[in-house]
Parts: sequence; C-alpha cells; structure tokens
Amino acid sequence: MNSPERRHKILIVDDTKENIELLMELFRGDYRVSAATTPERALKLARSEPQPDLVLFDILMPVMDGYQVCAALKNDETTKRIPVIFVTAVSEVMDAAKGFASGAVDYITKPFHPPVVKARVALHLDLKNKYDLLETYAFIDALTEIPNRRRFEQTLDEEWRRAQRTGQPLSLLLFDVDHFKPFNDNYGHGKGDQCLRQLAHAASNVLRRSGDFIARYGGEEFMVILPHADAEQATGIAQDISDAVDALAIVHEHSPVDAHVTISIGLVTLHPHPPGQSSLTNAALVELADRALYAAKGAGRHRIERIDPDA
Ligand code: GH3
Ligand code: MG
Repeated sequence: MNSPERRHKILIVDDTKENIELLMELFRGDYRVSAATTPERALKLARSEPQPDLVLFDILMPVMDGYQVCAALKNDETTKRIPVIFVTAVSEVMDAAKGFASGAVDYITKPFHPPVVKARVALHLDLKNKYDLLETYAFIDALTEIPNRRRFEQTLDEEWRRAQRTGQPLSLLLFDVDHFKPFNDNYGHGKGDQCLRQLAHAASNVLRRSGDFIARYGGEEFMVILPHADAEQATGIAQDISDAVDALAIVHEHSPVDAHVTISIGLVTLHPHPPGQSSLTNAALVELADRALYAAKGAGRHRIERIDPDA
C-alpha cells in the first residue's frame, strides 16, 4: 500500500540508454525512477522492495519478447498488481491486442508528447492507488476497523504453512462476548456496537509481537493468531486480553456473570510436527478453537479453556 506521503516509483525498461534517459528526465521531478536494460533485471527490480508502482516497458527489446516479460509479471503473485504500460515507436508495428492480452493497461507511441505521457502515467498511478485502497477496505471490518474474517482466513493459511516450514507452534484464540444479547436488548444496538469497538481496540493493544494478528470473525466473535506461541505463552496472552476487557469496565447489569462486560476464550495450540496435524485445514483449526470456546461457555463463561489437539 502506498501512503499518500510516499512518492510513487516508476520502473523504466528499455534496452537503449538514450530512451531511458529521455523518460527519466521526464519523470524525475515527480516520481522516484529506476531503470533496467534487460528483462532479467526488470523482473528482479519489479520483485524487490520498494516495488515500483508502475512499469514503462519498451516492447521491442531484442533479448526477450516484451509480451513475455509482461506476462511473467502478471503471473507472479507479488508483481501482478503493478500496471505495465508499453512504449513503442509508431514505425514499429505494435500488436496492441497482444499487448493488452499479456496484461498491459495501456500503450504509448514514440515520439512522445511529454504532457500526454505524463498525464497517462499519472492516470494509471491514480487508478492503482484506488485499487489498492479498495483492496485494503475489502479486508477491514467496517465497524471495528480491524481485519475481517476474509483476512483472517488468508492469514491463518499463511501462518499455518509457515509453522509447518519452521516447526514452530501456532496458537489460535477465539473469544466471544458473554451474554451480549441482553446487553444489546437493554442498552441498544448502538451501545453494543460501541462495546465491540472498545473490545477490538483493547484486545489489539495487548498484542505486541510482530505477527500477532486479530480479526473480527463474526458478530461478537474475535480470532487471534499467535505465531510461535506455545500453550503457556498463549494462555498468558489470553489472560491479558480477558483482563484488558475487564479493565474497560463496560457496565452490564444484565449479565449473570459479572456487573461488567466479560469474554470467554477458547484456545488451541498446534504443533505442526505430530503426524496428522500438518494436514489440518483452516476449518479444522477453527473448529478446535470453537470447541474450546464452547467448553469455556459451558463451564460458566468469563474464562479460558484450552484444547490440546495432541491429547
Ligand atoms: P453467550 O454468552 O452464550 O455468548 O451469549 P450471547 O448473548 O452473547 O450470545 P447470542 O449468540 O445469544 O447473542 C449474540 C448477540 O450479539 C446477538 C446479536 O444481536 C449481537 N450482535 C452480533 N453482532 C453484532 C453487532 O455487530 N452489533 C451489535 N450491537 N450486536 C451484535
Ligand atoms: Mg456471546
């Protein structure tokens, strides 16, 4: 994602130094510009951080067909969102349809009319910004402004695969508000929403280690992923989250558990090594955390229950 204060970065790919100089001169004032004279270097630069926000590509590079390079960028998960604009001389017979088919968003013909080239590049950068923003919002829960369930599914998938590679444990924690229905019924849906926002914020503040992740899983259910955390560490964090919710002291006179809003937590710690576990699906992992939560509810709420999948 681009922050607004960051200058956009453009990658120019052309096998002639003069062409590169020309384009560099044009964009240097507005953007950060890097250049590559070979397809290999272009692919490498496109993949390395900070990634370019846009690639200007001379189609007739002799070594590797420009269409192929464009297609390679579009087939790579890490580069496929970078818009590619082809640059071509009028005298060269450019197959525009083939260019678009390989994933380009536009093409520019030489000789350039500089203001037009600039305007087109600015337009595509603006579109990319909007696309990035849209993508960010698609993974954020609108009420609590923390990641949503879709993001959770993705992250769990990545972390579980990482755990399998590294052999590190992975803990999953599911918490749910106790007696939230009577809270809503008595204080109103608006107060309920406000309560969920406060809970999300308080729980997020407990998570300090990089990689720790929280999402709103459903109505009043939240998921926390704790990479590298064993059962003991995860229990400590679960306790901290529960304490943080208690500390909010949100009055709940209609809860038989306590005079303020409380949560129940289900916890599961996975070790990727034991046979069988490495093949567990996301759904199975969530199911384990859900079972633990159900046990916490059944045991009286406002508590943490842990399930040991190895037992
Ligand atoms: P338990 O302790 O067993 O979890 O009881 P509960 O009352 O919390 O559980 P139940 O499933 O009966 O009720 C959940 C309530 O959560 C009902 C629903 O109105 C409320 N809820 C779910 N999503 C939202 C939301 O986005 N905003 C508000 N205000 N309330 C919500
Ligand atoms: Mg509940």
